[in-house]
Amino acid sequence: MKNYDHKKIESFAQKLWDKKKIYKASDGKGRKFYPLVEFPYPSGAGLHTGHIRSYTAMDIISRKKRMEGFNVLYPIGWDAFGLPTENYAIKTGKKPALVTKQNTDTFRRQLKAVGFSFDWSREINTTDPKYYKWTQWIFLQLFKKGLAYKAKSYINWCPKDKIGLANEEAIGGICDRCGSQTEKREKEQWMLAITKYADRLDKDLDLVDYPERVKIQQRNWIGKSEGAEIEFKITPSPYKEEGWVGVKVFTTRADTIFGATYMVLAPEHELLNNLKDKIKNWAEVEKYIQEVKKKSETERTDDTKIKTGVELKGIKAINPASKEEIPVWIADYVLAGYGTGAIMAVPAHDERDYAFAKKYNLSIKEVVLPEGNVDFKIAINNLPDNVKFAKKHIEEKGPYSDNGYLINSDKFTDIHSEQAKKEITKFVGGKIVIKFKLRDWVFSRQRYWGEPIPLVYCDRCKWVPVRDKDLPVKLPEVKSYKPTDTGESPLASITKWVNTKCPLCKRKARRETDTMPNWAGSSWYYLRYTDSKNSGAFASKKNLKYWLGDDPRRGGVDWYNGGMEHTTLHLLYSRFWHKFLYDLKLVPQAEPYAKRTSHGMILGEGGVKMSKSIGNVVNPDSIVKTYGADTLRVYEMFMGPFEDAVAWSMDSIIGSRRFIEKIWRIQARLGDSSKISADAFSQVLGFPRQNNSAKGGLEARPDHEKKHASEILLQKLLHKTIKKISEDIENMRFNTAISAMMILATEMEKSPSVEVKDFKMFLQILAPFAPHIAEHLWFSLGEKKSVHISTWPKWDENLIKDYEIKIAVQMNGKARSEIIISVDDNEEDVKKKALIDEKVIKYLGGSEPKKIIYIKNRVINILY
Ligand code: ANZ
Ligand code: ZN
Repeated sequence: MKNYDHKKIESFAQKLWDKKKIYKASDGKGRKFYPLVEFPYPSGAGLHTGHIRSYTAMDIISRKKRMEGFNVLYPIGWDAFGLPTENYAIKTGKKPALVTKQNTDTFRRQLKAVGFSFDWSREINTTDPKYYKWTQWIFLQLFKKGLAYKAKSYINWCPKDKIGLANEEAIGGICDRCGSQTEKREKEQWMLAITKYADRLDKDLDLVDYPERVKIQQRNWIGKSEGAEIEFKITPSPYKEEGWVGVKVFTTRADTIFGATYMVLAPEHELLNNLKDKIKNWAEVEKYIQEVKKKSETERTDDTKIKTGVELKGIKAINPASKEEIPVWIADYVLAGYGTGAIMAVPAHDERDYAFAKKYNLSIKEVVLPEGNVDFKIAINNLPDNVKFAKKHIEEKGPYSDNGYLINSDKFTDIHSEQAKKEITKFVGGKIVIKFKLRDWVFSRQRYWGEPIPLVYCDRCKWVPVRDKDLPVKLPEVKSYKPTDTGESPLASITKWVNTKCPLCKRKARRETDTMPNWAGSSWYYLRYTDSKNSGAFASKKNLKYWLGDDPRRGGVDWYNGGMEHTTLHLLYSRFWHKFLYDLKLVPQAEPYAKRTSHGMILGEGGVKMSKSIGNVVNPDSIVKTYGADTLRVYEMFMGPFEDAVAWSMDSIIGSRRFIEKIWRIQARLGDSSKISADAFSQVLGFPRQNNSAKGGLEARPDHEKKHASEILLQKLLHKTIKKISEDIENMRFNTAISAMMILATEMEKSPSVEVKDFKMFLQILAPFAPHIAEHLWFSLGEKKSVHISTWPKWDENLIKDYEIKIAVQMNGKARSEIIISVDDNEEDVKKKALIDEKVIKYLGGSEPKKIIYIKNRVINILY
């Protein structure tokens, strides 16, 4: 083969790997390394460039670890339940299982073509009953521990399509299919009590190595908040003619209670119905409640949106600190699901309350002295001035929400916020509580293409789990994949499937027809890879212990790379399931992932989002075909820093291709590699042996022959590059690793001679990035075993030490001095060294040099 033919080389190498099974992980042998990438949803569109970015990165790391002697498990599978497949089935009537099969076939072919070192023997598919048997089983453990329960919840409902929509199908309250306004419909749903784990999900982030921004996202989502629950009396009571009823508020600022000038209940607050008779403007209130139902939570809490509300006429609350009567409102900005669903509003010190008070003309009372602008010593002893100052400050700058000394607060005046929080809470009989933003996980969907929830309803025994021996509850075949008019899942119409016997009392019973959400299968898939064929357990304890390790405080998977879009929900859900399984002593540690990293998005040419509608989606198949998988891999890693978003550029791909071709040329110059490699491959693959003999293409250089300086420099560069690549891979600095290899290749091509052993080392560090060409050239140098199971090269410390030489310093052409420089010094470094040389300073005698001419590593001439 004279010219670089990527097609031949890549298909040869891939066949070899398949045959030799060099990427197969063996359970329980030696030091393990378990890297993970997010398994793809096999959409109809096929693999995209973003998958390749993430998978190549972890492939590079996997390959290096394998060469370092680790037993590497780099697995892959399909997260195949989901809406696009189901919607496609609804449209075309095709079976989702069949569509999934076609899509996974495409994905598998595409992934193989890029040459990832996955252990294909462990491939999993969440829609395979053998897999979802265990998803159902884990769900049942949650149910048995009381962590799965049925409760009323709101779903997005499209009144035109008569269908329940997932949140991502009803963004901004608009139906994704027909564009009509969606409604919130109350429906009984299965819920998972993730909130029981909220505190541990927050705390245990200290155990894992995640990027700080990911930890922050997780913490914000969990939303731990320490505050106080304080009871306000509402009068008149709906229960007695006279008297009151208590309503609890949740506040993080009990210190501001003297400034609570009104109170707000969430429009869904349960007390409202009981207060109905006492509320004089009930019709208006009821109308408002209906309006709020249409709004999503994000809309309601969006600070840029104008807040609305209605006062409850005829009702008052008593501020428990000031004993003042204050108005009671309902407003959209108070949510039913957080805290107690009711707040004390302090407009002087809270943004939302302030905006609301301004809009509805409610009174504003300052109770915290803004810090910074006054001399406190004087201010504290000078109360009336403080109040004046605070008033002015807030009028000019808006609410003051920081801490400070209290004003206008009776006996708590002059006390600092932090202290006042505790004292006031006690004074009004409240209690300190911790609240979380996190809500329980709505776990049922009225859909077809998901895992059936394995429960049976019996009138006598209520909800009963399907017995283990009857798992999996398989998805039955249906005629139509459309949800029913009532919003039930399509499964509800298959009476033969629905009607069953109660596992306990054997009387007539009905199956649950809801299915699980898309998140279920991905919440534990990394466990299945450790033992993907096990039919008696989701994975054996032995394999779990080996692949995940047995340190309870260290995450199991060694390194998990994925997109930023999954760093909240998916990560949180799987951490929750893992902790639950840990509590059942079914997994060895409290956290699933020891380390998490994230890749930046790949954008289309010019930096716009890749999308079908713009028509700028890059098809990896065509890149592999035209340029080869190695070029594609190198290009995607070279595009820019791994965490950054980068724009695709067809022009730049050429650069990566040229780099690969250059490596080919270096080898070609050393000997005819084509015959040798074809022969070597044939032998390994067991093809009939060809006749041309396989002999190293390079002539070994007799040892006694003295090395050229250029050769030493090249070796030094090689060893420096080995060190750099070794470190860059660990730090995911793939782009700088590649540019270092590019420099090395250029030097090698220029060099009059390259030693075989040096070139082989170069191939070894290239191998993780461009595994096919590295393999080909490796064999063509007479090696008999894959480069990918060779030993990762070590750099020679002596060679990477800076190599110092003496050069002459001329002044106006006359030799005047000598200086020591490092061979790697650039022109600037050398000039600086020359100009601080004692003799040079002496000869210059204070005058400025006019010109400095440097001949690399030989001489420097200063003209003055
Ligand atoms: C009085 C107050 C005064 C408040 C002040 C803040 C500042 P985080 O930190 O997010 O927990 N709040 C409580 N429950 C609410 C609900 N269901 N819907 C909307 N807002 C609610 O925030 C806690 C604060 O958010 C609480 O403290 C309460 O307002 C409000 F100067 O109480 B605060
Ligand atoms: Zn029963």
